[in-house]
Amino acid sequence: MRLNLLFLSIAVAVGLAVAVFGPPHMSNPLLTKDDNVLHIAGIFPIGGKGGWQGGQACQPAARLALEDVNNRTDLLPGFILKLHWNDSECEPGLGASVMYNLLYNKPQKLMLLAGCSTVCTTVAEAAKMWNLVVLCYGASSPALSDRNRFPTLFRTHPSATVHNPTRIKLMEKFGWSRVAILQQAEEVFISTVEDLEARCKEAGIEIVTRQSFLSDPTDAVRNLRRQDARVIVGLFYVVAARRVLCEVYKHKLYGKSYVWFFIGWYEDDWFEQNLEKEKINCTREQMRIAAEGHLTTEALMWNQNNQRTLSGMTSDDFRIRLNEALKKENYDIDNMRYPEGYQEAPLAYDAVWAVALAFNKTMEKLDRVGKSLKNFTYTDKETADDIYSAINSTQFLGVSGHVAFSSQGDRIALTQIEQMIDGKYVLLGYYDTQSDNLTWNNKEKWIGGKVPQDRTIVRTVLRTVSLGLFISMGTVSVVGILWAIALIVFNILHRHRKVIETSHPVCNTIMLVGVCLCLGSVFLLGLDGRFVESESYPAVCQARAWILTLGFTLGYGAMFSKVWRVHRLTTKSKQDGKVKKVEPWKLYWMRSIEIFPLEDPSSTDDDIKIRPELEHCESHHNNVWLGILCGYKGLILIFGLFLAYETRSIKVKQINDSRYVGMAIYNVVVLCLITAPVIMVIASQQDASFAFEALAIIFCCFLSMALVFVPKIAEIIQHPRDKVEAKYNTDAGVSKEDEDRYHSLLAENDELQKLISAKEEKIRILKIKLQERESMKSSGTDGTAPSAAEGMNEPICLGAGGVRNNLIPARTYLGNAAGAQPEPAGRGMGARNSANLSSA
Ligand code: ABU
Repeated sequence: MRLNLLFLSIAVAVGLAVAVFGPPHMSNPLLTKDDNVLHIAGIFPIGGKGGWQGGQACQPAARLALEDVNNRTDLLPGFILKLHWNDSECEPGLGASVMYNLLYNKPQKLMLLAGCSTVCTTVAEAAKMWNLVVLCYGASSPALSDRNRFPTLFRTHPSATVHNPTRIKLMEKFGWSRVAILQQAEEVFISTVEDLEARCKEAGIEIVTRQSFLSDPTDAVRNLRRQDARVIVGLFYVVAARRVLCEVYKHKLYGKSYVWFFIGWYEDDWFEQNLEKEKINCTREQMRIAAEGHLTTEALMWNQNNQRTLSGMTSDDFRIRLNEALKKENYDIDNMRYPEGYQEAPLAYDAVWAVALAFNKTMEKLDRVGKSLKNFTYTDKETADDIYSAINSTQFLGVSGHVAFSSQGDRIALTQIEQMIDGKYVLLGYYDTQSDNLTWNNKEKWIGGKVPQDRTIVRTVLRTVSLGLFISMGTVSVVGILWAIALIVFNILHRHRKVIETSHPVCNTIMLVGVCLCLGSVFLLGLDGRFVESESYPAVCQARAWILTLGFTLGYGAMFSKVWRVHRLTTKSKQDGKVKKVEPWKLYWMRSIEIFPLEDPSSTDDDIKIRPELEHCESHHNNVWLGILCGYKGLILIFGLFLAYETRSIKVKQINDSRYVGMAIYNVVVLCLITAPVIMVIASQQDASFAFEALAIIFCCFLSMALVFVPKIAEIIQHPRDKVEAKYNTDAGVSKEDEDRYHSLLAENDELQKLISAKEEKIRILKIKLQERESMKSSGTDGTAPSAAEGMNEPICLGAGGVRNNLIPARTYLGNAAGAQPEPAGRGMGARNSANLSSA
């Protein structure tokens, strides 16, 4: 009886214990029988040096999920789940090796769990060959959303592309339209950046540069500084992130002028961990300084509204259990030192639950057709399809939130935005991509007290010609213009005086108008941003070019026409009979006014802090026009120089001031040839180029006016009456008597020419007669006749030859008679001619 009571009380105690604590696992008879175990394979990145080692927290989370699933009697009745796993170190090669070992070693596995994008990519691409569904709890690569490449892949981890709409939203919120990208050269980040670029383009955001690196980010960070990047999106695993942050500190890419977007799934103290182990050359303090103010975006991985989930736990309950499990593995959770993958742990937990639910569904289906999951083999496509359909339709509320899979096998999620403020992450808000809803807490804090700019702020500094220089050049020009106007009046008033009349007063007036225009252009050259708005500047450019060109054409053209006329007069053949009157209008036709298009100057940006602005007149085909203009004008200048040289000592009565005009032409040509190239070289120094150009114009104008008009004014002042003007100016050289004498000599010369022709005719006839006589003699006539013929022949030939030789250069003589002073050689010949002509 006592014994019975003892057994009864033990049975009640055990019953109570089971009721309260649940059945112990080892007491579950299913665990001991392999027939009732469903095996799954797991690959966890834990002990590697780079990439994502999230298996550190995800593996314990998956273990918790297995315990919970196996404790549920309504789930997989009669079966338990068993996980066989190994470490991939987030290395794709090692991950593949782990997968082969798990698949080729018994027992038969029904599904594969994997984490880390690089490993998931390798594993999921191969798994289809074994008809295995792969469920990734920790893979964010957007490349994994390709159903053709990964037909059997599902993931509880959202794709990294979910961050991109959030980033764009923030850029728009803070007015950043110029961003840079720094990425690690891994497929997961490359595909994320491709998506980000497309979205930036759509939103009108310029990507100023995209830098990538394999393991050392030094050069990439330096390039960001060179490109003046201010808002930078960084995409890299956490080990690389620490290296980047150290370089950011070294290159001073932090502080009030910079904003960094980092990935949000790093642990909270990621920038202070493993610095010695990873040989990071920055102190904790330096890393903290560089990290201050950066933004992170991350898909929500913990259920936010502490609801009771399928497992019966809230996310807080799960956190407590996970922390306990991690503490048992010696992680310093109490001091907030979390292992890698802590953020993603709910994803791993929910992944195991998703597997259990899918198997449960599949088993029910297989039961109906008399099949069992236990009979699955790698060639059993039918069962694999059933598992695929089951997981595809699985939905539940997990500790990570609502678990469901899109047609690409992706998880749909909200994103959260955080900022590092005083060394701690502060939640700024949430963004729901699907409803385009940004919930903002207004907790952001910027280092400089204001939102950083996306580019360098610069000030406009327009370089202008100094006022003093402009006023002095302008004053001299005004004096010149007044002087030119006075000379025009003088020229018109005295146009009937010989000294003016024989210098072509019309030419003089045209030259003076040209001088006025050239001096007027000095004002336009100095009109810059100080006086005119940028919109009016093109009109000033047009006016400058037109007025200076027109002025030059008129001024230089008038002088050119004079020397050209002198040259023509002294080289003209005698066939014209007599000298024609000068018709100045005919001479100006050779100098037309060029028309060329000038367009707006290049637009003036406000970014002049490091680049002062200087207005220039330019056109689309500036160089072509400059080439044509300089070539054409240059030829005319050089031709003018040649004519002035040729006629330097010639005096003709029709143009009495040709020598002075020639001197003015020398001066203009030399100054133009010096000024044009010098101005091109010093174009960027506004004062120097304005002074040089203005002085050249002023000097040319004043000297030309002085050379042409001072002798005339002096003559008119000294000899107020025309009578005495015959002696004016050695240039004139031709008196009335000279002219009469010239005409009489012309007539005399004609007479002599006729006489010579008659004598020559006579000689010719005599020669013929002599020849006839010679022939008669040789045919038998007397011998005295030949001696007479010989004696007569010789003096006649000599005389004729002498006359011909000396009379032919009559043009030289005429020129001399006309009053020109020929060159020394010509003069000798002319003298000889005169002598011979008189004797003839
Ligand atoms: N949140 C961790 C993602 C890791 C990876 O995509 O490789």
